[in-house]
Amino acid sequence: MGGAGGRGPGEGTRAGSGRMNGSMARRRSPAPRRIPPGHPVTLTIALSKGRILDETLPLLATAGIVPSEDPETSRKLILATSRPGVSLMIVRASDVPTYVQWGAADLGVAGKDVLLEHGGHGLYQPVDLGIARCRMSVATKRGYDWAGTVQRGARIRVATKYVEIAREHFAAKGMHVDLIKLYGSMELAPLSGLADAIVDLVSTGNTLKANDLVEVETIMPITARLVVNPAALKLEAVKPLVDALAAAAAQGAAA
Ligand code: PRT
Ligand code: MG
Repeated sequence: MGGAGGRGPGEGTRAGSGRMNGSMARRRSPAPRRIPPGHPVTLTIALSKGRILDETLPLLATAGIVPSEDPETSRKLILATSRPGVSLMIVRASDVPTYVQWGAADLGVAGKDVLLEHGGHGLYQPVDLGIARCRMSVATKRGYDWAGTVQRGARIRVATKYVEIAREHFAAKGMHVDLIKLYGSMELAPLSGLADAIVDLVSTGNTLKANDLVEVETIMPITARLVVNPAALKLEAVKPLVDALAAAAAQGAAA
């Protein structure tokens, strides 16, 4: 079993804390690729369009990896790059951990939010890339008595795309909440009466402001992480690539 066999040096950097599908994911982790010594291997990095792509491309460029065509406009989902043996795979943001976990991609870039919701099983997270920075927060309609609600221990409805993060947050606070799963436009939930509060990502705060919502709690800061399949970690070509991306991220952070 590739993923399971990959435990060891990277153990401390594994995502999550054993929630959700843990044993299942471990049992079914893919076998390591058997590549004869000296045989050229193509490493695939899974990325999502939008923010992650915009902020990852400069890091990749610093590491000497430039896609053969513009991934934002190309209809191709697998793109060659200027670095021999490295290709990019364009997937939905929330699918990145799945592609990497199952070995369909060797590496990937995903937000901490996505990794926590996925559970992070079968993934190493060797580098915090420090990009796509935002925070996970609780927000309510302006004027809603959040402090009073918390103090009274009232049972409330919370709408979110991030049910695992929300569940853990409110459980830790000892609050009773009914979680309502949404797939987008969370801001509408308090406005329409669907929920008392939302848990969502906040960056500039403009979206909340435009919808007359206020941030009442910050749950955690969020950045995008490099994730690696444990079996891929054993491939000779992976370490230099991880090191190059870590160096590019450090350079980005210092700039
Ligand atoms: O859209 P899709 O469902 O395919 O995937 P996705 O929404 O997860 O992808 P994308 O590209 O929107 O986000 C990718 C990753 O970027 C997320 O997983 C986060 O880790 C990170 N990120 C950083 C953000 C934001 N900042 C962010 N502000 N993701 C989403 N937002 C949204 C937020 O949900 C809210 O609707 O932007 C809005 C708030 O922004 P401000 O600036 O108005 O506060
Ligand atoms: Mg989006």
